[in-house]
Amino acid sequence: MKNLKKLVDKFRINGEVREIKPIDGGLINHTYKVTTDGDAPDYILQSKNSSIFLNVPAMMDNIVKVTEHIRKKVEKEGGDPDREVMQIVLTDDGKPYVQDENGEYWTMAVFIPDTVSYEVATTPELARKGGEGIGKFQRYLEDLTEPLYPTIEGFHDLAYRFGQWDDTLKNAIPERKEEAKKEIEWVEARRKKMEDFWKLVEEGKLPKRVTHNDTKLSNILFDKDGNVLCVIDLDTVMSNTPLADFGDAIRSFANTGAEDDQNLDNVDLDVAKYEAYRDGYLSQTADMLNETEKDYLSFAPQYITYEQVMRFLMDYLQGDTYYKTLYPKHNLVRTRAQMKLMESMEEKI
Ligand code: GN1
Ligand code: MG
Repeated sequence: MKNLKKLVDKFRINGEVREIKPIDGGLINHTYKVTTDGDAPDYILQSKNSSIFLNVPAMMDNIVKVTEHIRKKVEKEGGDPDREVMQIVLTDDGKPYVQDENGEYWTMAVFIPDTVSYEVATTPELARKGGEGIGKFQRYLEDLTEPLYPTIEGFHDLAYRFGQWDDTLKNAIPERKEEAKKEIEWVEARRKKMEDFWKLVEEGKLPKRVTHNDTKLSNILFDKDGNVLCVIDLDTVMSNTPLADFGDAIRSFANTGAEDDQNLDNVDLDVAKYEAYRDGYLSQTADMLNETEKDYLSFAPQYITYEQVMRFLMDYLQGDTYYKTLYPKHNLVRTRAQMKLMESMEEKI
């Protein structure tokens, strides 16, 4: 607490710090709530994972650009900028981060009180609101033309992933490659279809826009009446086809099972949630998206789920270095569960 207090003191905050407590959730960064005395706001303090985020200053530059842009839009539309956008706190010398003596980066944001968030979309209505939240986020950022730094190279970029895939197959652990023969064939059987889709991105028919890149439901804050307030966890905000955000949301919101379900009978696409999310999303973005983007909306869940199959399988073939695993074949189980989800998408959408 003493050391954390020293870090917090480097930021421009209001009020006297009463308490600094860790908050659970999030597999990547460490997060704390900083409570202050009296009427001053509370804050969120975070140390950013430096083995995943190699250039935190550039990443924070993205986040500042994006939040300032949204803030202006919220003000213009008569919304409440204190609740409808994250507010990054700067240090006394105007930087959005502090580096500690070990080289770790720390950042702060104003805590938004009285919000609700959800881990899973229990109803289509919640999925619809989630779609509205992500759609609104993309719409606000439609005219942010300043380039954003590519925080993680090749993230949701299929050409990059196929390069990684070919390298992985060459260097895979032999027994695991043998064990996953069927899964490898499954990926190869769909490669052409995915490469054809990605050409549309490379040719600019599917344009790159500002995207969030981690569109799970828990990254959207709601108010107590169930209205969408704002999107949080902006670490991976970059530019890509907005179909990535759409697809990743469906991959998580509309799966009837778990991402790593061992019982494949549980895994299926919930069409009602898919449709509800799509309608919420289009209520915000119909004027922004071009015709090709709208045509490919129904394909987007396959694009991201296929990529996720590759990512889990590559990690398995390489010996589990990227994703945290809870048991030896966890990444293979995840691969199979995502394959089942993708097959259900192929059949139902
Ligand atoms: C990772 O932040 P978290 O754990 O939800 C990953 C996502 C994957 C997800 C799969 C930076 O996200 O891309 O879809 O796991 N994030 C990163 O659960 O790689
Ligand atoms: Mg995340």
